Amino acid sequence: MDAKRLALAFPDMKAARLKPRDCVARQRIAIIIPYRNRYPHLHILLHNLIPFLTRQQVDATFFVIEQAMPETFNRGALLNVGFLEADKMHQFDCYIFHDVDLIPLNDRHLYRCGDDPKHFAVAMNKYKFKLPYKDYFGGAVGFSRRQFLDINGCSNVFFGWGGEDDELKERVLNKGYTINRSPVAIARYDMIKHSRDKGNEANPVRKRILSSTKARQEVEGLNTIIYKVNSVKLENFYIWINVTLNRTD
Ligand code: UDH
Repeated sequence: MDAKRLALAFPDMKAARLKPRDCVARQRIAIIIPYRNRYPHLHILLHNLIPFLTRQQVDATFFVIEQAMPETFNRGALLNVGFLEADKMHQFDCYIFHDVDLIPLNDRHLYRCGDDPKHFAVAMNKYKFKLPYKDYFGGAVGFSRRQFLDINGCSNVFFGWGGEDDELKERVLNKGYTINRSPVAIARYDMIKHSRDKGNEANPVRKRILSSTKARQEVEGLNTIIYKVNSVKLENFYIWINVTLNRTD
């Protein structure tokens, strides 16, 4: 699966934006994909998401936020970068942060934001179509602009695998929101099989960092992230942004 095959399958899509043909969608959505070295997954995802969102008459702009080598992967910081960079282009109604390997399976699973932050990736094949654990808030989540600003985004200090999604959930609850989840029968996903990526090893100090979420929420996150944009490429199917994160911990 590559860009050429995507172009053949979806010739109408241009400038990274999918729009309904015959109406104006209620929300304009940014789909933000944290990314490094998963090119085949990205194209499988788009091959599935484009028709899925077309059937829902969604207005979506796709952003691929790629972390430059060699720093350890930091998913939370990439979501913050994605929000800030997307927001510079347009103040979207809804920001959906979407892992590259999650394929939604049910057309009734509506990609839109609501009064509370939304957890989309509830039931994945990898976990027998159940939550991996009760408080899980990873994979694919949706925030209105106001909600993401209110919680000060994600933490930037989780380098490596794990913790950033648990902290995001804490940030949401600390600000008095509840989490809106679709039923397990609807919020179903196939997760593309993969092994743990090089440069994203499990973070051994994630539990210790998580214990200070409350103390850091206002002073560490969207309002403090430092990064350098190395390149921005506007393609038919995505805006591809390569960034170097500034590691300060
Ligand atoms: N990612 C990359 N490249 C990398 C590492 C991560 O693109 O080298 C992105 C990608 O979008 C991926 C996401 O980060 O889908 C999450 O990384 P992962 O796929 O390694 O995470 P995993 O499949 O997630 O392990 C399962 C979550 C269940 C446990 C949550 C613990 N809090």
